[in-house]
Amino acid sequence: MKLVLAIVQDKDSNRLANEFIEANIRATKLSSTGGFLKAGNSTFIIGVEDERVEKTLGLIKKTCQSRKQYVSTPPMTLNVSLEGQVPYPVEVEVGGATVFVLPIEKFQQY
Ligand code: 2BA
Repeated sequence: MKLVLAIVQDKDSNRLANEFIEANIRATKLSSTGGFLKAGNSTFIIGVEDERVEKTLGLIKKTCQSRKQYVSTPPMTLNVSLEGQVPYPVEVEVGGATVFVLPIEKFQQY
């Protein structure tokens, strides 16, 4: 069994949750916040049998799309000089999904 952690954009999260229901893949959706943009995103926790990991990843890949996002107040780490100027929007490409697949040592439900 594996633990799939998938960080996706809020815009895709409902469709992805529905895909999981249809495929009988059990998942938990958490509201999360990206460390860089400090904007909301969604994190899915999915415990899934080894042989269904690829199916799970396929649904994530199919459902989640990358989008350009415009940040009006760029994080300080972006090398943008604002000296004496009105801040202008900076474009950032936010990926469709960031996914981690981890081994599960033990799975119990009580
Ligand atoms: P955020 O941290 O808000 O990052 C949003 C997007 O900003 C990133 O998209 C990337 O395009 C850009 N970005 C992030 N850090 C940057 C930096 N230091 N300099 C320039 N641009 C930067 P994604 O890479 O697709 O990430 C989307 C979201 O997935 C992230 O939101 C974060 O919540 C999560 N994430 C991405 N990589 C992760 C990792 N290695 N560990 C944990 N969470 C991760």
